[in-house]
Amino acid sequence: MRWVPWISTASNRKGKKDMHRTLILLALLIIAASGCSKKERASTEADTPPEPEGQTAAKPDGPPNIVIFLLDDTGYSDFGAYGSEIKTPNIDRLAANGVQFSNYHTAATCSPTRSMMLTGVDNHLTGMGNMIEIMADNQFDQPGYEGYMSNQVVTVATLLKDAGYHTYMAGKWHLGKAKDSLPAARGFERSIALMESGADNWEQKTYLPMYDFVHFYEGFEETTLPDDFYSTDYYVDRIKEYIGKDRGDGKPFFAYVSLQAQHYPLHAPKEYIDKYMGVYDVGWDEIRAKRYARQVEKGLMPAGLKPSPIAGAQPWKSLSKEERRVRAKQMAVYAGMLEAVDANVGRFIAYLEEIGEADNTMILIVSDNGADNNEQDKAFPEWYAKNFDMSYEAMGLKGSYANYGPGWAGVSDTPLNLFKGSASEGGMRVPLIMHYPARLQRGVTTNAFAYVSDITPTLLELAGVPAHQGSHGDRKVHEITGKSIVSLLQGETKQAHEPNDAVAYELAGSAAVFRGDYKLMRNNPPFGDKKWRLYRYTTDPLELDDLTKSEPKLFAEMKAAYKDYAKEVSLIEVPDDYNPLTQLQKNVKRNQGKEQTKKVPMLD
Ligand SMILES: [Ca+2]
Repeated sequence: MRWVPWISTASNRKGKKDMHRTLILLALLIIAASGCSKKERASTEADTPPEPEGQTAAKPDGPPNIVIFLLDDTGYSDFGAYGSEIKTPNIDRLAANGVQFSNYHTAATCSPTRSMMLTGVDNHLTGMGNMIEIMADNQFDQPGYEGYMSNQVVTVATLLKDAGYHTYMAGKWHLGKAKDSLPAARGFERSIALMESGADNWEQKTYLPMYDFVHFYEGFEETTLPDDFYSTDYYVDRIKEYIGKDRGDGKPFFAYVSLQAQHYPLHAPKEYIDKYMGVYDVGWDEIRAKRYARQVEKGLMPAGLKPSPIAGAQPWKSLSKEERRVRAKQMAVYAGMLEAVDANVGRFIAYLEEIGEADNTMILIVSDNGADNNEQDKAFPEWYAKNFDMSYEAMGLKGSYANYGPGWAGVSDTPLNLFKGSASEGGMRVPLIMHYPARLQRGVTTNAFAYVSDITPTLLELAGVPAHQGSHGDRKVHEITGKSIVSLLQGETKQAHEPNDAVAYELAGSAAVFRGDYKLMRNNPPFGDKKWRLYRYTTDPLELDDLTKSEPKLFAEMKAAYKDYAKEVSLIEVPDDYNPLTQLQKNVKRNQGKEQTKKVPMLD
């Protein structure tokens, strides 16, 4: 099935005539859907995107539908629009007709990002001050360190629902599995949600030795997955189904599509893997160089950068023939998995077209953190050999397990340094595309800084819903710490954050402060030595030239900004001798025999 690029025109959200038409369309769709193959996928043939225009189209009336596609562990360069060789024509078209960010930042791991994105509040106030597995002794049971999304915050889903939106969620939740922490309790009317940090993409099965089982909830009820499950297809199907159920009542919808892809295990339908067999035989060094060259052409990255060798990866040429064969297929599976995501984005847009909602739907494409360099199969080889088919032939298919290690994670994060979990750019800088030609600029790439907690206030402003002022009903909640970036999206300003505004971040001792062109940062082991360093990160995104000595005043000011931030969010610093790996072992012992009712493992 192909979809046609839409043309944005001014239209009323729903006149009576439209509603009648919608009902007929809906009936046709239900009939059509019953005859559709489960494996129906949109074409991934690349249509040439329309010429970008630096202006918005006419404005529709009424609040927009809002859809977030959150990808897991997808690196800065993985979409075609960001320099990749992976075919993502549908996502690229959204970028070509929307606002593409080259300088968007998120938290370096899953659950802190998710809590901030959905509330607009800093992770030390949402309950995700640290992740439960690696929580330091002095942080346990402290406010802000609950280890799940606490009731001290209110979600954008709740606020939109209060304002008359339908609210849907499908995919990975990872913000708590107690009854009052489920998506159904946090503003989502309809939801199908995975509780753990990840899971098999082909069946209801754990992917980590520390979980016995993975849990899914439909609303408040625990549920099981169908036999023909493939995670990306399934979540998009479920969102379409939810939208279909409520069609015709005149309400807009908010849909949070929280994909398991591209998190381990790497799994993709065979036809997608086959497309990339052979593509990666040239190795990570060459693919990374080509991605960087395309980023320079696209104006996403400064020219002339000299990327360091990928941390933890051997030069491709030094690998044995057999190692190269296995490594090349790992990346082929990763690429196939991402093309399957793109095809589903296209399939979803085709559905919006069919129901007449494409013009008035804002679509966000974003990742929750940088690429993952970890290789669980090397850490627990016996467990994986026992529970999965680890053969080359099976790789990517049902029953298999694969991850892709630091070499390819370095490619995903091209040209940035380090990975998910670090406060370096490779952990925190990820793709963000916002597409809504009716009211936002079209075909614009912005190098303005934006941060994960900006998303909720931005969505609220576009929906015309006032941000709360620290209370929800009779409940006192934390005020939003992020900032609406609507004026940037609409081309009224070039920057969303003032040059002297500091935006700070901390997780497990790794931390960063962004201000203007500068970034102060430190990484805890295993990524760094805990020392603060200062970079002009806009021109030095690889963080190579430490300005601590040459810019002492700026260094002191930014450290002071971090101190202010730590006070504002009641941050509890990890002790000097803290090491997340030894803390993990300690906490495993601490939790042995304890019922983990609220504290879902957040290892990620
Ligand atoms: Ca993630």
